Amino acid sequence: MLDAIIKAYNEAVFETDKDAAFEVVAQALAAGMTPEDIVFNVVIPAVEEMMSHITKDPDANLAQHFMTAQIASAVTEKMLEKFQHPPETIGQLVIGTAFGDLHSLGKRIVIGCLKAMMVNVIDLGVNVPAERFVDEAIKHNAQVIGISAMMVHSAIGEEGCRKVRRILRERGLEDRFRIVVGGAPYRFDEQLYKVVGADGWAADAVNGAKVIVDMIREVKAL
Ligand code: B12
Repeated sequence: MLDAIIKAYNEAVFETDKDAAFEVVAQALAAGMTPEDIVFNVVIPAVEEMMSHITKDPDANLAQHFMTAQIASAVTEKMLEKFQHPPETIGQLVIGTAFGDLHSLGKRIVIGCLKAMMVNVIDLGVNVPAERFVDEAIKHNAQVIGISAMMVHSAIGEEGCRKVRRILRERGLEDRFRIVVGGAPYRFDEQLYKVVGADGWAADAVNGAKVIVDMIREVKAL
């Protein structure tokens, strides 16, 4: 049965058909699958498969990319309400697009993947001033600050990640938070994240979620 459910769910996601995906989930529940099985054996593998397909094919469809993460996030939220033992969230991340940058799609995909991996995400939106990243990270007791930047100037400029790093240093908070960055400029120069003072980066949402989960665990272990 699991194979048939996975196949039907993947087809719905491939067609970017959210209603059909929810219909498959309803059928799976009716057939006796647990909400835990649905999240861990159907939803997360589907995200991973779609992302690996997309990284191999530069012409892959942005709508599929986007909807896979949105559907994963929506299904996970619904299933979490039904979990027998609600899983502990792994930790907290505040994420936003750097100051001066209004691109939001990449960030939203990252958020979808993180929710499916049980990370509590606080979305600060777009055009986020550096001070706000830090203030909100403190307020929400986050372990990681995520900064998305799609333009060269918002990635390397003085108002983005560099400033977040400077504020953390000035306020003596560098041990308390890790900074992770992502977006097109970091893909063109894989060392750029170090130049702007981030602790890590990722080229896509699935790898981003993995890097972030590792960072959360690292900070919690301190
Ligand atoms: C869609 C788009 C827009 C849309 C944005 C809609 C929206 N709501 O997001 C609109 C039309 C509004 C727009 C506006 C502009 N844009 Co524009 N835009 C794009 C475009 C075509 C696609 C970006 C995108 O969504 N990619 C798809 C997502 C899924 O990919 P992604 O963001 O890279 O995200 C993935 C990874 O990078 C990673 N990731 C992303 N963020 C993060 C964060 C973390 C923490 C982690 C771990 C990972 C991670 O995971 C994501 C999912 O796998 C790009 C061209 C391109 N091909 O990149 C230009 C592009 C980014 N835009 C560009 C420009 C110049 C502009 C404008 C200035 C245009 C203008 N003259 O007005 C304005 C800027 C406005 C502003 N101040 O921000 C330039 C930037 C050039 C540069 N070198 O800096 C680009 C590269 C186009 C070009 N070739 O010239 N844009």
